[in-house]
Amino acid sequence: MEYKRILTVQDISCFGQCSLTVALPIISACKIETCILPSAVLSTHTAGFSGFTFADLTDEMPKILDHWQKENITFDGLYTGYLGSLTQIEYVKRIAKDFVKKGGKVFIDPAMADNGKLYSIFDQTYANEMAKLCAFADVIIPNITEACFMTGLEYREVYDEDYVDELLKALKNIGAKTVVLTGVGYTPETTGVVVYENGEKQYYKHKKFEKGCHGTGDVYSSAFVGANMRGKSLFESAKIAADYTLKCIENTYGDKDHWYGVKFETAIDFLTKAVEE
Ligand code: PXL
Repeated sequence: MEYKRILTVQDISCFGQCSLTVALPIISACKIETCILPSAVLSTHTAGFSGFTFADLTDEMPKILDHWQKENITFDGLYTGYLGSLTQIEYVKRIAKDFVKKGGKVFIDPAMADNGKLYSIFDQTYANEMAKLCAFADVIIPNITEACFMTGLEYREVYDEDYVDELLKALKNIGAKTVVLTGVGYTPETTGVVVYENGEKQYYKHKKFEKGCHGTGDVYSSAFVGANMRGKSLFESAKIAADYTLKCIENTYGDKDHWYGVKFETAIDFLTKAVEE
């Protein structure tokens, strides 16, 4: 097995099972060395909690990068999620240019919105800058809401394949090489993921749970990145990540006290096995 090293840049939400606290264990479970660059430290994530603390780590980033540069530290992959500020988007561009080895892969999850709305700390300017960052990526992993905020297309709850094609083309136009569009469903009981590459579209449809769960976007992207870094094809990685995320939701659903995230640890064996098969 080729041992690879990835850097993931996103926040630490100390409580709430999202961003770095899921990316680090999930990608590690795929047997990839997982290094972190925290964008901020929050007491909890921002979805459903009030009064959370937020320590922005923007000023630490260039210091950390300068040190890494002196140590000649480089990565086979870069995966970014929830970032804390516009300046951090610029630092991510520096990382993509200076720290990713030749032939390495850049994955961008523009984690900033869901269900037609931006998360509380973001605005349209942030979405516009995130759209520019996507041009630096090999693979972007937006949901439909994020795709709309980045392209300016109208958000719809109900849509057909023509609408999804329009979104994919618009994402391609902002410079994305490969698009993994999540949360695409054409019937009330189903959802799925579209992988769009070289003008070709593949769709993996699966069961949709009635209520969405927090943190599933990060669980999905982390599993996708882990599988793809282990050499699985884009579509195979998309399927593995979907099946894994569904198991995590299944293992959480019905536990009213666990509304803030999914019990991703309970299905981690499934993921480790799936990337090895
Ligand atoms: O990607 C989800 C996420 C990550 N980090 C923080 C969040 C959220 C979603 O709300 O609030 C801090």
